[in-house]
Amino acid sequence: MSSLFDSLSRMSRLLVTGAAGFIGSNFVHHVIAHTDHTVTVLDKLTYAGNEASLAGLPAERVRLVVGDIADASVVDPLVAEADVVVHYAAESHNDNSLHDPRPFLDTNIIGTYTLLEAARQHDVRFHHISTDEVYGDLELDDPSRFTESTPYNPSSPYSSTKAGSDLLVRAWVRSFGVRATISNCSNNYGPYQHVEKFIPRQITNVLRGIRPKLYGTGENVRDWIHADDHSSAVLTILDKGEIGETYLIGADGEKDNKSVVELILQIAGQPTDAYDLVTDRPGHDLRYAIDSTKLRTELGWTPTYGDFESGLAATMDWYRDNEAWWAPSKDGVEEFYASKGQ
Ligand code: NAD
Ligand code: TDX
Repeated sequence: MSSLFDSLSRMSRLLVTGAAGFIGSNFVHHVIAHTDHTVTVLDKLTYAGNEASLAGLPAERVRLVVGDIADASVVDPLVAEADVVVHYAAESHNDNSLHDPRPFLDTNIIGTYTLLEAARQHDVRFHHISTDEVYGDLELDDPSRFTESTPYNPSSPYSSTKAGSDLLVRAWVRSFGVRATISNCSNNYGPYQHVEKFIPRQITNVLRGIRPKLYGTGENVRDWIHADDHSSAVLTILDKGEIGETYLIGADGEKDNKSVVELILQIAGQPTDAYDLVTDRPGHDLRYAIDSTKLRTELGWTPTYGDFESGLAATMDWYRDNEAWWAPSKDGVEEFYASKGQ
């Protein structure tokens, strides 16, 4: 692997894919607030993309191009004019991937391949956003956590396509000299997350008077990080990351799903047992846990959200105050889950 560091200049042109989605839009707001960079967003505006998540950003620094990352005729000229590509776009929901895997292959595999080919052609710095799910899962009582050297062992169509996209990036670095880095982050929470996902689904259920729904026994563990902390970590990797390297991003936020639902109910002032246990997800990963020592010690990153309960309470306030953002998706999502007994 190359040992080159490849810092961004003070005013770089970023091409950010998938930034009408949850985490990508957070990153663009973060970049505009904390740097002098300009941003082109490339987003297909699938069911998961929402232009409203980019509202309020300065038009002279942010532009949205609606298009598909798997379409080389769209991708190529945008990559050619960029200094760096930050690649968030993906089909991102495990439950959807179990129902209809095809879009996951098209976007996560072919889309990443299309971007890598353009980055290779134009010698543009590339950062690939990935997930801890590529490592599979851990036992509940296993003291270990994922590190950068944990073997890949994905469980779902979603995580297997993310694993495949990571391996494409590694191959394009080694075989073609593409100047790329990869980050694998744990579960994000915060405002602007689609109501199909666990935390927003339960918050909006409570707001609608529907009982929260826990898959299986609710004992599965996820390692929660606020999306703001994910964004600061990605910016740190862009500034200081070593080309060819992978960085795990996590904030020591392990919680079982039942505890998260109980906390949501407690903050909402409702009985903490007012939830339903529903049909489990097939192949449901038991536990994720990230060891982010490398990112913290080599690049000096630290998360800022120490307290999950206050971050969750602020997220609940945001969903209460922004019903117009999520209401159009809510009924369709609940119909989908109801058809699966969830
Ligand atoms: P999201 O589903 O909220 O947003 C995905 C965005 O990508 C949407 O705006 C969608 O319109 C866009 N998109 C989808 N297919 C596209 C295509 N073919 N061309 C262009 N745009 C397309 O997802 P998210 O939760 O914000 O996740 C973003 C990235 O972060 C993904 O790569 C995901 O794997 C990764 N990630 C997510 C989490 C998490 O907890 N949500 C954790 C770790 C890593
Ligand atoms: O209604 C629910 N009830 C429930 O118990 C839903 C929607 C989920 N769950 C459980 C399943 C998981 O154990 O909650 C946990 C979190 O579920 P999701 O929000 O679907 O997230 P997860 O499957 O863990 O994947 C997330 O983190 C890693 C993101 O969706 C991925 O994009 C990311 O890569």
